[in-house]
Amino acid sequence: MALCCALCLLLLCCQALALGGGMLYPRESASRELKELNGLWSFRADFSAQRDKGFVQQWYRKPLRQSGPVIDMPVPASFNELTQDPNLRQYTGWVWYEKEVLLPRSWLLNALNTRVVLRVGCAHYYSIVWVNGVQVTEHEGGHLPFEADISKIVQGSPGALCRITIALNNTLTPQTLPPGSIQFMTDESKYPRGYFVQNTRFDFFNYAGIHRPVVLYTTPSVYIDDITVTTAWAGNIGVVQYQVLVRGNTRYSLSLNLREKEGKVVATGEGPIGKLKVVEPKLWWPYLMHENPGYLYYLEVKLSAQVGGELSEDVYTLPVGIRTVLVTSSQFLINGKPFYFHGVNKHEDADIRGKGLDWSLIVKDFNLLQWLGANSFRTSHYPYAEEIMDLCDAYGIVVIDECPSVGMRDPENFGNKSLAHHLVVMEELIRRDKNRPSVVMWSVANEPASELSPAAYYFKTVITHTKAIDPTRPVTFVSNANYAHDHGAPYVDVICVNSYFSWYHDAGHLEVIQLQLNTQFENWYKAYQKPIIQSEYGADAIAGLHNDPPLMFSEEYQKAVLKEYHSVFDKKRKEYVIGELIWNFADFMTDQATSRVLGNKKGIFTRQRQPKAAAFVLRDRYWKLANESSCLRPTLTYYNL
Ligand code: BDP
Repeated sequence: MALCCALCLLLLCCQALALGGGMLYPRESASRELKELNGLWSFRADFSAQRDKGFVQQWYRKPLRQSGPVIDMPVPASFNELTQDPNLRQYTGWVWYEKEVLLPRSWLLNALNTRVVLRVGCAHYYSIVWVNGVQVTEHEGGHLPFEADISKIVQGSPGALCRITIALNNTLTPQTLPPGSIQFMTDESKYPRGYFVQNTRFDFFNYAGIHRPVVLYTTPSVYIDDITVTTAWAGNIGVVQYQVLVRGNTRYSLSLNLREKEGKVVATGEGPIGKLKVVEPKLWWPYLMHENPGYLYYLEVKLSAQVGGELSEDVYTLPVGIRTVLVTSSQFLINGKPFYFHGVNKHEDADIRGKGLDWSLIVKDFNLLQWLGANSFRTSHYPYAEEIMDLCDAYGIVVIDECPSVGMRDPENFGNKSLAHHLVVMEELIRRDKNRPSVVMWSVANEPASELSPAAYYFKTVITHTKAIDPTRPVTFVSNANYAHDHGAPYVDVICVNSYFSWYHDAGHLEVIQLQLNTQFENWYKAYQKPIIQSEYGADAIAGLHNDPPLMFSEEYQKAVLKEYHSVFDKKRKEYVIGELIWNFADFMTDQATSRVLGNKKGIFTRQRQPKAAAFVLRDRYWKLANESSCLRPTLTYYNL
């Protein structure tokens, strides 16, 4: 009976998550082909005073090189630091990208049964896309994918050449996420006419460009648009509830195979909604919590339909991890076992490429996470690349998935326009990441001014909306407000707190950390009786700078701050503290400021991924924590959110 009710709940969860439109990661299959458009694109920044020359002259109408001088620009990459031009480094406004691609003849000839889709992994921040001079889509916001069906345009054009033009605007306004503001300097005794600066209230460099892969892919004209899965288990039965959205025709049939890693079919299903039962399921466990972490099954969905009197098939395979998540008043349970987050906050950031996806960097970072014994990270302060999230699923790295709401410090960031956009961004994020076992919690913001009164309605609305779309995962936002005045905290499932004792407050006074941190935890817990994660703490250290006794900015000081924090964590994790995430995994670039020396130096690794002394302190600690909780066997027989 209990299992039956829980499965009804699971069915509802799956329906809520199915958002009426998909954003499946493009994968090749028997029915789908894929062409990567990474590499060199033509590029031109519009330096005209109003930044509107490209639109006035309609640069999308003909090859970009015919509009004026272009340079080579790699995709994916940020454009800011690839030339010696300081004006391009700090450019604000429209930039233009263009790529000419030859399409395979087969994509053009079988127009009746071939859809050609253009997909951009992400671009910062506002994008308008043309194909052969025809606008095909526009998208607001960085960090998340968007796509357009371009079949009609390419299949209707003579020849196989396809010219893709993307205009990008990196301007941030009070209503964008993240927000920012443009300040015009009108005192002509100090600034040239028309001078303006882009102001932001967040602490990372506002890199821009096409940051993730751009691909063209095909599907048949009747196709699998979306798949949603939710999972549970009871005793020795695992359940994968699925919902498949098909577009292109209402008459079709669907068959599903759930395969083990080695290919053996363990369950089969038919139709667009159903549940698959797996006997003796291999659960998805976090790294270091089990000898076989990150176990993935593969859900192969096969669609058959009649197109033009012929049988057409579409096949898509989705990785699936069977696991559950539950939050109590003092614990975070994964598969019924208490999970302690010992991990990091990161950035997508590196020399030269900025925020551009780079496989070498990704692999290096995952190797460092494993070396460190980190079992988790927060995607501070925006959604990370799908390629990174795939590895989290596969390696068992647990993720707090954060949307790009960072630097919401002004009252005008809490208006209706911001709120409406924030809800859309949460939908896009959930649409993209809903099936990922690694994602155990959504974070709807980092350090907003949650003490302002409009924050109450604002966060109540964002969090309620997020929970309505995804009833299977807890929701949080990361606060640095005073516990007594935080208007968003009543709505979260887990309290996430950032603090920088002996750094931004009582600078240099290591001796006050323990008392202040203890007070912080006690205050929050008494107020809310919800589990708490220390979602940021740390100190800047310039690699190679030494001082003993420890002084600020030395490696010794960074180590000392960590150790003071750890001694309080060790007491409180026996009660209600459920995690600690260091700020930051690696040094990263910021805007120029008197407090920043070529960026933020709170990394335990340098920007080039070399360890500072603090990395070894953390490594000892994380492996000890892991050994305390490793190889745990589930004790609860059944639970589900
Ligand atoms: C926190 C922010 C983070 C900053 C960090 C710092 O969440 O983005 O980089 O402080 O100042 O408040 O190092």
